[in-house]
Amino acid sequence: SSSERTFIAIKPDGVQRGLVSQILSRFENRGYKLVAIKLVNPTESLLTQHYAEHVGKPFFPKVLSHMMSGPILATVWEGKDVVKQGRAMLGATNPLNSAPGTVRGDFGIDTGRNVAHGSDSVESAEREIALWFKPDEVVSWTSAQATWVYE
Ligand code: YYY
Ligand code: MG
Repeated sequence: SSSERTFIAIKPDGVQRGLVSQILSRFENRGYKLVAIKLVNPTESLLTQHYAEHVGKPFFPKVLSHMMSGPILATVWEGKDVVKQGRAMLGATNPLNSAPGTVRGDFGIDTGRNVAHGSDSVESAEREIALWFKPDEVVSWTSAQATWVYE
């Protein structure tokens, strides 16, 4: 439905490289609606919950230290099929496998500096949104563009 939501985060490398506005523009230009946004220095506890599925894997310590190396721009986007489309817009985990035209394919080279995170399912999105945002930080609003984006 057009009220589906996903969690998209611009990682410290993306923020440090000044890619925030270019990445947000891609979601805005596509027609998705921004419903939450904030710059965060996440705690180890938050990141361990966020990446719970990866705790104990060999790459987890370096992911944790990278994700704590600078601010992250946390966002929530709303719209039809936004979880799957958001992942497609970000590209493959390894930027070397990401198609040109994707965020990672256009802006990244190494997996550990792949610029942005996107939820991998509707269930993950709900979990991640609740982890990163308080309920009142996610704003319901009517976009004036809606009838021009959706038929
Ligand atoms: O969902 P996605 O971000 O595309 O990949 P995941 O397999 O969930 O891994 C999360 C995150 O961890 C990935 O974006 C980069 C990092 N990572 C890594 O640095 N090295 C790996 N071998 C695997 C993942
Ligand atoms: Mg993942």
